[in-house]
Amino acid sequence: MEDHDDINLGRRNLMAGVALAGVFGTVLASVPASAEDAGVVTGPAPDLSTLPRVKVDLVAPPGVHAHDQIAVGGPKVVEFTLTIEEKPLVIDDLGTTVHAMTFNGSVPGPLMVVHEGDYVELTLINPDTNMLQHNIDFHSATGALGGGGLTLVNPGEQVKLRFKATRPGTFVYHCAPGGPMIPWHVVSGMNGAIMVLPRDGLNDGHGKPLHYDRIFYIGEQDFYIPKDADGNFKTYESAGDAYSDMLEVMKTLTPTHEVFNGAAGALTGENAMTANVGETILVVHSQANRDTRPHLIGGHGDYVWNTGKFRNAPEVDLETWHIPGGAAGAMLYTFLQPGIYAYVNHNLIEAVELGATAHFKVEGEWNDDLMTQVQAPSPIA
Ligand SMILES: [Cu+2]
Repeated sequence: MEDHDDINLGRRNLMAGVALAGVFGTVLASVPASAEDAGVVTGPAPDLSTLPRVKVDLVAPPGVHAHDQIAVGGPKVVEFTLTIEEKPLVIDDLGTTVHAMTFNGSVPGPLMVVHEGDYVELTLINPDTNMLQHNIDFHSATGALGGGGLTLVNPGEQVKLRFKATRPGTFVYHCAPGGPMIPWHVVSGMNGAIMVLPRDGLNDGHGKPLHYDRIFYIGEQDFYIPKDADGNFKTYESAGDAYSDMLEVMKTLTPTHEVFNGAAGALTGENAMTANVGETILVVHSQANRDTRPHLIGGHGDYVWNTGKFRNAPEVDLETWHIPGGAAGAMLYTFLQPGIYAYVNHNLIEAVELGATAHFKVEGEWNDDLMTQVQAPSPIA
């Protein structure tokens, strides 16, 4: 019972934090509680009854749900469900544990894929096993704080949001429940991405169609874990207990962990992503809070939309590209050699010391023309 009381106390304090945030008076400091408060004046509802409806089961990253690259037929209403899960998450091989806030249990949340002109209809569920209020801000949506103003749900509630996907590209979504809750929830893992494909698929900006054989979704996450007097990472009973210490680390702007898909090593070794020589991959890479600079060691960005927006022609042949914090980028690459490729944030301290490294394991025939070892290491002649 004592634990239970602590939990309730924590919840009250955190709710109070949300209310207090309104004092700052900025639009981000408090989220409207209703459609009316969000300034949504109900107009004539679009008649969507004639549109086909598709229900999509989302897949945990780096996987992506099955989808058509070129749209079949006209616009659809695409139904997704995200269930919010507050859960402990081990983020390194020291066993460092954060009280993560997640969409569907994974960091990042799953990648959603639709086509330009489709309607996204999202059911957001906040089960009563959670302690906090949450919502969702889609950078791909227009109005009401990206939907954040219409989706604030308490534990035990669900809400349904529909928006029209008018702009093609890869976009971040994240929780944004107001004031200091916004960065806290985002750096606790509560972010993901949506890809709005052009109806006729991707192209190189000069009319040449581009397609991919495999798609991977990488969400890069900065974590800010407090340390004790001996320099060891601290663990806490609950997210609420960790909040004030974590805020102090957050304000240094120096992450203790910078990882792909929720934990150092989540996409390396046994967990490496796989492909074959000759296959083309699309990597969607999001960072909801902080700039990053992906690099594929031993390969290139054949076509890169570094800010992820498909109406801009992709850059070609890149060695490293820049994704600004709060955006998702996309890169297309055809593997030409077998082997292990490291895909890193090319701040190499972040890659090696903080965790931002993934692996691709590629099978196929080695091309001696592209590279060969002319002489093995041997004594200097
Ligand atoms: Cu949240």
